Amino acid sequence: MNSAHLTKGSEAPPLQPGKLRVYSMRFCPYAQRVHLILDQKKIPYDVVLINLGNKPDWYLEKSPLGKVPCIEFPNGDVLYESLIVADYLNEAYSQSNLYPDDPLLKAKDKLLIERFNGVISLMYKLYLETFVDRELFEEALKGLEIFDRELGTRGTPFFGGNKPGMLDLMIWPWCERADLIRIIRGEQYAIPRERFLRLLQWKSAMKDDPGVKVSYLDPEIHAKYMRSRLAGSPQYDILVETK
Ligand SMILES: N[C@@H](CCC(=O)N[C@@H](CS)C(=O)NCC(=O)O)C(=O)O
Repeated sequence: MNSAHLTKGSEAPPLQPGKLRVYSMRFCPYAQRVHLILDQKKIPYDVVLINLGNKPDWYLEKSPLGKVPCIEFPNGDVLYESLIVADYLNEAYSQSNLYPDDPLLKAKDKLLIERFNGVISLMYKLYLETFVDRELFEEALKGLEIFDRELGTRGTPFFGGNKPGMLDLMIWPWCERADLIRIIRGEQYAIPRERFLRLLQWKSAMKDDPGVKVSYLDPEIHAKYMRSRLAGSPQYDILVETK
């Protein structure tokens, strides 16, 4: 999980017999979605990390869009796009379905996953744009409030009930990174606790979940990566131990 990211000129690592492979990047929230499903369902997999600033040619041949995440099957077939991969894994490994069994409730969870895209694009603006203001931050908070209220309506620790379900896992990567905005931009971008009590409680329950723990990184580490990206040279390998 914390191995070096492979670059142009590297060899494609041979597939491991019978094992699913995930092409990933340690700080990519979309790739984390796939890790979260695999870790939640305890599906064995191997990970190959890709340096997205200098992609190996063999990766561009494998993954049609050249993005992560992408999963590769033992027969060399591939699947990409985080939500499509997540749904596939949920169906293919159908023990412990991560969606509600009721089709209407399942559709409503999918709607909320779709609505979270609004929060995602605001968060990226808040991390990456040169000029941001409180208005933009307020817009992101309003988007998050929908999820705080939803937890109140459901009255359960997770959107999925007593354990994380698909909605929890698909929005988690950006919630794990929520404090990044404050770390990068300053205290005026701190998420006001009193407005998000349910979401904050949910966040600490998520952090305690064994499946979530596998890919979890502290916001300070995310900030270290994000600062390198903002400086124009993303440091993909900051977690790789040097001997
Ligand atoms: N819609 C895609 C988005 C994936 C994505 O944007 N991944 C980024 C890294 S976080 C990527 O691979 N960027 C490299 C590139 O665009 O060339 C998904 O949900 O999987």
